[in-house]
Amino acid sequence: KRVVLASGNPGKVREINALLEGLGIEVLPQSEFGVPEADETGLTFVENALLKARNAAEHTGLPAIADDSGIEVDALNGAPGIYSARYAGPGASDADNCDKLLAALQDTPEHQRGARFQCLLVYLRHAADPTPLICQGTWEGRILHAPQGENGFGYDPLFYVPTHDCSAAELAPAEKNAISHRGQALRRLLEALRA
Ligand code: ITT
Repeated sequence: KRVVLASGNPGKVREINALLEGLGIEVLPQSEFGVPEADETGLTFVENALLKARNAAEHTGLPAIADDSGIEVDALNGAPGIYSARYAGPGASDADNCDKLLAALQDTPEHQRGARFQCLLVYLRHAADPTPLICQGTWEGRILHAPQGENGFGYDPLFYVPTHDCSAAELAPAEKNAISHRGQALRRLLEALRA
């Protein structure tokens, strides 16, 4: 089965490919089709994932998977949330976003540094699919005081994983996929696709 992956984020593409490897699903990044970026004008992860999946399905005629994700920080009342990719402004790098988050939490004590990653995956059989498959995953942790580790992407170097006593960027890629918000959501999506 051929499916287009509606993401331009290389970190996501790597993780999703690793999870779908060997399952008989050929996942093609939307860049291979020159799909233009969708406007992420939604106010929820679900809405943005749907917009991205529909855009990719429309431009390719293929079934589409989209991932909308982000980090919610308790001390910031859930920010940056759906705005995680552009927290430090349009076109911000992962390093810029991490710097901004560290600065925002500079005076926040340990017990108020709770945070979680959210991942919303949407699968559309075709652009006008009226019953999209929607799966979610949540990963609880805390924001560190300084970056640690080189793996992963985005906020991983700042995300302390209590179950493994290290940052998300210190986990091997397969370890992260086994427990992350994205891994959880993708395993649920695979179940839904089998049903
Ligand atoms: P696409 O829309 O093209 O898929 P994007 O990076 O713009 O790429 P989002 O709008 O969903 O995607 O933003 C998600 C952001 O949340 C991402 O850029 C990271 O900063 C952060 N994020 C999501 N999952 C993450 C993870 O597993 N580890 C670290 N940061 C993550």
